[in-house]
Amino acid sequence: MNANTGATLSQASAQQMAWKTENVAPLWTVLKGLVPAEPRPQAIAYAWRWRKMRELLLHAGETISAAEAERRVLMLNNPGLDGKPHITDTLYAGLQLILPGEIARAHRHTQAALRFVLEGSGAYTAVNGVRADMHRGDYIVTPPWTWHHHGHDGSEPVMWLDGLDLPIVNFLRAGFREEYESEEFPHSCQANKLWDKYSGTLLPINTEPTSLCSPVFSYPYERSREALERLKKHDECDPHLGVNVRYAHPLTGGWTMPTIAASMRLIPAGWGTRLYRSVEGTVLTVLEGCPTVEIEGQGSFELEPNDVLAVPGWTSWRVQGGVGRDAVFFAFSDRPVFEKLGLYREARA
Ligand code: 1HN
Repeated sequence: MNANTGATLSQASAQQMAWKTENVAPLWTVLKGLVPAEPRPQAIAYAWRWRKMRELLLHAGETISAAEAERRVLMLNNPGLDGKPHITDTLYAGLQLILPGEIARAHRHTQAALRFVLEGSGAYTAVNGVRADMHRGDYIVTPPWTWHHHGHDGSEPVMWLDGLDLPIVNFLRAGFREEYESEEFPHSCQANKLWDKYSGTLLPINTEPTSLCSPVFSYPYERSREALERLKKHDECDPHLGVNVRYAHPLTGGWTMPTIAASMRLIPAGWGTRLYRSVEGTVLTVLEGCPTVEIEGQGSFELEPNDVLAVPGWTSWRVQGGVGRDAVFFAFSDRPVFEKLGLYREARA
């Protein structure tokens, strides 16, 4: 007999069986877990080291062709997520290799993708036939449901970081995919033509945005780097973020894609940010210098160029620039999703 309710043990187990049979369950045993006091990401902070990743990618280049693989990618699976192909709780990332002469055939899907070029040149991505030549540090946008393929006219392996909103789109059961009828979508123009047309503060008159995604598909590294240097000169260094520029949709001022935010940061040599956290998970990769990222409760990561670091949501982190040289890194997250749903939150120490 239960002293509080007067129910006998057999009554309790009969009740549990009835719940199970009728597909119901008591909320009161799980309420606090369902509605936690604050987010508890399952992903952990983790760094994928370029030295090793490069070796594994080049080896994959010897064992499978881009034609066979469709995309020759090593996915970056967060060790906290039980083998799920997610780099944070809500984002996907992978490292892709294309070799001279190869084509990664044209397809399209409703998941949005970004490319961030890490090594080599001579390769390109074509988005609806707009061709973006790839150079280290370029940020390339592949909007949802646009035909895209990759090719390589050069002479050295080209490798880049892919970022996709795949976990979110799949969670929403909104994923669609289609193969194009041939390997390549017909060429329309070079991406730098769109850059010339839409970048900057002087825009062609009467140009309304026609897409939630930026009409500029490729943001060349030298432009992002110049912007960082200009802001640094004007002391635009945020105590929590350092010198930070975001890639913007030139016609709306918003992010370049509806689900993914991308930005580039410079942390001056010998300087460090204060602790910062926000609800979205973040993925970063180093372009220049050797920053150290301290993640509260999860240790310190001394990063080298092209290392990729996953920072889970609602986890405090700070970045220390290296010795004698400014550190520059690229970062992406799914912040726009949180913003649109009224869920964005950050905390600054
Ligand atoms: C994809 O289409 C690419 O186009 C890369 O290069 C990675 C991961 C999952 C689903 C589609 C690409 C991808 C992907």
